[in-house]
Amino acid sequence: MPLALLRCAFRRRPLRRLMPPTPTRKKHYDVVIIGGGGHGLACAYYLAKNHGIRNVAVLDKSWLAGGNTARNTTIIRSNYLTAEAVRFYGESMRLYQNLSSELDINLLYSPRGHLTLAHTDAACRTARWRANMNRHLGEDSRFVDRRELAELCPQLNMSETVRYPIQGALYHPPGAIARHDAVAWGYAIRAAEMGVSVFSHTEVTEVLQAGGKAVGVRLADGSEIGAGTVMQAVAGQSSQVAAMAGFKVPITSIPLQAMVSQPLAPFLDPIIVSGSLHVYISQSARGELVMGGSVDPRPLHRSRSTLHFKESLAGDILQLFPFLGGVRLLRQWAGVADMTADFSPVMGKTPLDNYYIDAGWGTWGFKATPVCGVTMAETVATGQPPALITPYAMSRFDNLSLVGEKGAAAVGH
Ligand code: FAD
Ligand code: PYC
Repeated sequence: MPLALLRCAFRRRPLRRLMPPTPTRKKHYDVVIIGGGGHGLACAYYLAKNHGIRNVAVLDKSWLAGGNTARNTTIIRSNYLTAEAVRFYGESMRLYQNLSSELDINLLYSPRGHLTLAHTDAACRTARWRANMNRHLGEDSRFVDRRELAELCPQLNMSETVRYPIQGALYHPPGAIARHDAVAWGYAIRAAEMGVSVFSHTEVTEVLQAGGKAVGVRLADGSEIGAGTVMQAVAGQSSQVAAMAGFKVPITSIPLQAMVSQPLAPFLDPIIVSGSLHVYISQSARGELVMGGSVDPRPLHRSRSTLHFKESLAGDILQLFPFLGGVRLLRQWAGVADMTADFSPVMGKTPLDNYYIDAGWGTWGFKATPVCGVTMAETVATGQPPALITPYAMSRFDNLSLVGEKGAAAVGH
């Protein structure tokens, strides 16, 4: 049992707030961050912690971390295909592993093992390719055959007479899930303790510019806040906010849906993903089955959910776990995913001086929250993106040096 937990049992602890108190708003901050999701809050935390920059305001138009941070299915992994991504997400996983202690909040970080099922010869080849790339760069992944897969997840339907029989899988033992809200709350409260100001229900409607530089923001109530530097981290709204700063981002916004079942006794340890069926499933600490699939067929800025998605997702999940037939669904929801052409993010400088971007997080950005915080904080503090994120510069779309991650970014869109 962790010592900290044991101490709780014997000591009276004062009640702790999970949300930072709302401070008085100043006229000017060294840094203004638009977007109080996990990414914006993590950046504020590391600006204060790693760079001593505490005169920072995080502004969110809604309640804190109520965007995609609240809507995601919390899968954390580093089993990507490109060297750039394996290094980047690998670093994020290492940060996650110590994050509960660092933020002093229980993130329910739970390594489960992540299995990407391969139902075709082509999928087996890609799984082996990813395993080799991962191992080459020090990440723990390997290809497993049907026999080993059945041992790792005895509940899986391994029948050879279904439409897509399972041939093997990419196994990534460190694959994990965590409590998404707590990640954002942890960053918010610790950043606030170091002097960062966090404001919810504070919408930015304009980026103020002078002499080709960002100099502040205007809010929905018409008031202005001056800023030395401005950064946007507004997953799902990246194009609209970038337009306020006067540039375009190569992003298409598409809804991504998910749903959970009623709580069940724990039976599913690993996270299961099927690229051929376009579904994934894990079991949360509460016992609920957390399930999702591909993005919706058309671009849209709405977080409505559809009966068609629920029916087709349930049907495909039943191919993998036929015994779930009688299980009830509790909730279904969607978030808006900002998709790039190469399924990699857009991070760093923008055409506007003193204005930085953290965007293009599509369906894959929760796992990147800590590493985005660290690297964007360094970018904002020094004016130079660190090597880990230079491949994700927006300029890659002009010089065609894309970082193609379609095969490994999510469930197979
Ligand atoms: P958000 O949490 O969306 O925060 C952005 C904030 O900006 C919002 O709170 C919004 O209110 C605010 N904002 C927007 N416009 C303005 C404005 N004008 N002024 C002020 N504030 C503004 N990723 C994974 O790694 N693993 C997964 O398993 C996974 N599953 C997913 C499942 C679903 C259904 C969805 C939708 C996404 C999933 N993702 C997953 C992706 C992940 O959720 C996102 O990439 C990540 O949460 C982005 O974090 P963020 O802080 O950038 O954005
Ligand atoms: O990034 O692993 C992922 C993921 C799974 C589902 C949505 N995103």
